[in-house]
Amino acid sequence: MQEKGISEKEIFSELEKFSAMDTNFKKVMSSMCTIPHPIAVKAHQMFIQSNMGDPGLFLGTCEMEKQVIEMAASLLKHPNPSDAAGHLTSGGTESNIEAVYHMKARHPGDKDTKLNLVVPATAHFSFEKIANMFNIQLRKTDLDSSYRALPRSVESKIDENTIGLIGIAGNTEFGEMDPVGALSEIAQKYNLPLHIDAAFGGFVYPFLKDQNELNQFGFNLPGVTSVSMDPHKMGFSVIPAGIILFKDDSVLDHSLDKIKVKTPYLTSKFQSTLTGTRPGSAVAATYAVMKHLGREGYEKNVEHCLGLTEHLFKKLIGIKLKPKYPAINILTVEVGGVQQTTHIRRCLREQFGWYVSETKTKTALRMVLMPHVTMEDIDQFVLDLKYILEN
Ligand code: 0PR
Repeated sequence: MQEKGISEKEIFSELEKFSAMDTNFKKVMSSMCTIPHPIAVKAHQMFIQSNMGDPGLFLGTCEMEKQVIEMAASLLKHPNPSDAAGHLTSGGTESNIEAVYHMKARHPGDKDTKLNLVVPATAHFSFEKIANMFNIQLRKTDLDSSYRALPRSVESKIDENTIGLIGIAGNTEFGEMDPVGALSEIAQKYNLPLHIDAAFGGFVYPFLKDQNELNQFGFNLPGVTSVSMDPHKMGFSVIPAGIILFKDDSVLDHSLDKIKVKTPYLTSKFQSTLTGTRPGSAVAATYAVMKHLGREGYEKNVEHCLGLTEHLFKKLIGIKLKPKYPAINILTVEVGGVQQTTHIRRCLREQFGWYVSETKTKTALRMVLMPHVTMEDIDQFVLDLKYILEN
């Protein structure tokens, strides 16, 4: 570090340079995050010093966190939203870690048994990290033709060393939702906890116009014990903002919980979150944007993103491609084998500046239609893709 500091003017001219190296999201269709809502940004600034790790000092922010948990629980059809437990996290990874931690801590298996977790083959890579951290085996289930977990495959993976089941509401590659009703029944039958990873879909599925049995999930299903959903994805909040929700305190209240520690010198007696110091600014941003948009605002946002997705779907058909029919605002399209797909992705990036991703479950290009994308962007993207395919 240099001896003497530099002026505000100098530092900001440096920051401008760094900022110019970052994306402004203009041509980004690979990200599950977007530009935060201005209301979230304003609230974030207002609570910049707030620390949820020492809640007694920030009673107002704590109250907002409580209300965010209650709003999220009510979105997820909790029969008594105020009974739900949970808190804000840094995102889906941390929320999934906490959910699986509690599953493992509650399992009676002795320390010599290798425990296992049953996950859909489409599970996000955070579960790979979790399995390595906790030394548990991931048992990946077979999928149906729409890349959703097959209930009979889930059931066939369960044994006495299974700590729990994972279902996904909006899987990372395709946006599809696992058959959560069937998973809930299996969880009850084997008396296992069921965690739903709705990191992406948590702010999408509850706002779909067409609500049916196949696209609904939540605490109305009796087998569901926890859910993760991320305000920093389709929730329009700032990074880092994730939510972990537990059905009630009993999911956390067990003698083997080693996360819950005494904090005698702080303003609270215990801390039961994975992290210590936590940003109250993310809580305020999330509270503000959820209250500001309300159901109506999120419904409009989801409708807008689905409109973009449908537009891209039709345009791709127009250039003779066969995109997979999208469940939500994630679209995949096959453009050839692995090498060809990687090549096209690279050309899109290097020749035209587009960021898209590739799926591995099947080989395809993947586009996430977030609120920052426009119809004009899509038209241009398809022209550029057509040019690459023809040259
Ligand atoms: N669960 C699901 C279903 C997810 O899709 C993701 C992230 C996570 C958990 C983990 O969430 P955090 O990254 O918040 O811990 N899915 C995206 C992905 O890995 C995250 C992402 C976001 C990637 C923005 C790129 C990007 O620009 O693809």
